Formats: sequence, structure tokens, C-alpha cells
Amino acid sequence: MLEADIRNHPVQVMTEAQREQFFAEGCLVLENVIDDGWLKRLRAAMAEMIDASRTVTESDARFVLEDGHGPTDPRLRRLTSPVSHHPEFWAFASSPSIAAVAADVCGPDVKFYHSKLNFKWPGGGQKFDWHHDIPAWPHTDYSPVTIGLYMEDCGPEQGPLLAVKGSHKEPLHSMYDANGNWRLRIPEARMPAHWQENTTALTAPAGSLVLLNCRVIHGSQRNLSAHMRPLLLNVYSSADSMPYVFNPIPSPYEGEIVQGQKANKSCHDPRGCELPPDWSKGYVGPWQHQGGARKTIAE
Ligand SMILES: O=C(O)CCC(=O)C(=O)O
Repeated sequence: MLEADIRNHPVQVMTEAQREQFFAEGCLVLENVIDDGWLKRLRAAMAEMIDASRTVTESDARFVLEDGHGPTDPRLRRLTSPVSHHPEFWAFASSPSIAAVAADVCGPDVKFYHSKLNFKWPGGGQKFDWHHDIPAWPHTDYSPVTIGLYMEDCGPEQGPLLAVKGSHKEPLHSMYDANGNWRLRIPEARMPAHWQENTTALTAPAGSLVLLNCRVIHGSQRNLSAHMRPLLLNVYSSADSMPYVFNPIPSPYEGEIVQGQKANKSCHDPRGCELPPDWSKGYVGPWQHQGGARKTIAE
């Protein structure tokens, strides 16, 4: 659904001003909207999954390991598709608490796409280069939104999400380098004018949601604190927004309607999108792609 049509539907959770801020800036923090009951359930599920990673020695379809990972000191970059590995993650991703938030920015009919649980371990973590999300998983419109849940407090030293406000309105950058390698990164030299002034750190207490439009330029720094930064990311779109490449993070829940009705017609935005590599041949997660030419973000 296109933005103008989404505006014709009343907000369910946000204020009109919050929705307008999201449309204008491409990102939004909603503080303290997920209650302690959910946080407790999700943290227990996360603890089970971290425990299960202790015996894993190499990154696989479930876990992306961080350097130094081992049985006594598990260190993860990502639990890929948490909804596929623990029922509590799907219970949350399909719950009215989050579906209504997605509906405020996608319209009343909301479809689930995929999920990931990104960690940043204390005293290290991993940085994420500047990128847009949508070139990794193009859809027929730009309604897809990533809704992140900070499962613990996230302050400025913990590698919060950083977003360049308003960058979702500009043309998309190529996610390939000059040699045609997929990098999922935008070098600083190619960042939009005034990006430093427009960059905002999306810090928030545990239980807060952070919304990212699929075009907005974002990234994050390393976690320099002594506290872990678990960030549960669920991606939704309008029901009539159709993905047209293989889902890099497939799950049995892809395409499930979490609120409203299934679409009987697709919605098309006239702005096309660069195509990613063919993920049906495998997807290794963003870090390997970004590991080409190194340069830190937001120095
Ligand atoms: O986990 C992070 O800090 C960044 C996540 C992100 O940008 C992504 O998964 O696309």
C-alpha cells in the first residue's frame, strides 16, 4: 500500500504525529510499548537459544557466530529466523501488540516477511555498515518496515541502531561495489549530503520498539559497553506488497497475515529496485558481504 492510502486509515497505537514523523524521517522510536510479561517470555526463549549455541563451532543456518564464540563463552551475531526456532518468537511476531504497530505504517492488512535476532555482545559486538534493507529483499512497493524490539536497555555505547533521517526519500544506492560484488554497504564517500547532521542514534529502554522504513539508510557501531544488546527484528509489509526475489531468511511463516485480510491485488510503486544475488543458492548474512573494503561508520 502506498503512503497516501495508508494515511486514509486511522492509527491504532501511535499518535498521528508519530506516524507523520515516521513517514517524514523513515525511522521512529516508540518507548516502553512492550510489557514486562512479553520481555520475560522472550528473554527466556533467547536464553534457551544461546544455550543451544554452545555446542556449535561454525556459523550455520541458525546461528551466526561472533569471533571468540565457544561452549563456555557463547558470542553470537545473530539467531537467524528466531520464529523458526522457538514458538515464543512467533507468538510475539504474530501478536496484536506488534501487528497493530505495523498496521499504523503499513495499512490495516499486515503481512509477516521474516525475522532475525541480532546481538552485540559486551565489549565488542559487531558493527553494521551503512545500508538500505530493501535491495536485499525487494517488494513491489516500499511499505516493508522492520520493527525492532530492544530486549534490554540500549544506550549510546551499546551499538544502537543509527539511521539517517529522511534518506528513505532519496534514490536508493547500489549495494554492489565497483567489481560487481554484493556488499550491502554504502561507503561514506557516497553518503547523502548532510548525512552526519541527519544521523540519529535510536537509543531506548528495554521494551521499546524501533521502526525502520525499508529504504532508510541505517547501520550501527560496535558495542563498547559491558552490557549485551539483543535486538529482535521482525519485518512486515502491507498485505498487497509482494516480494519478488527469494526470501534470504525464509520461514514457514512468510506471508502470514498477522492483522486484517489477505490481498487479492498487488500494489506497485513506480520506483524500481536493484536486484540482489540469487538467495535461493544460499544466504550467508550481511557481515560476510560487508567484510570487503573496511571503513568504520560514523567516525
Ligand atoms: O543489528 C544492527 O545493529 C543492525 C541491523 C541491521 O541493520 C539489519 O539487520 O539490517
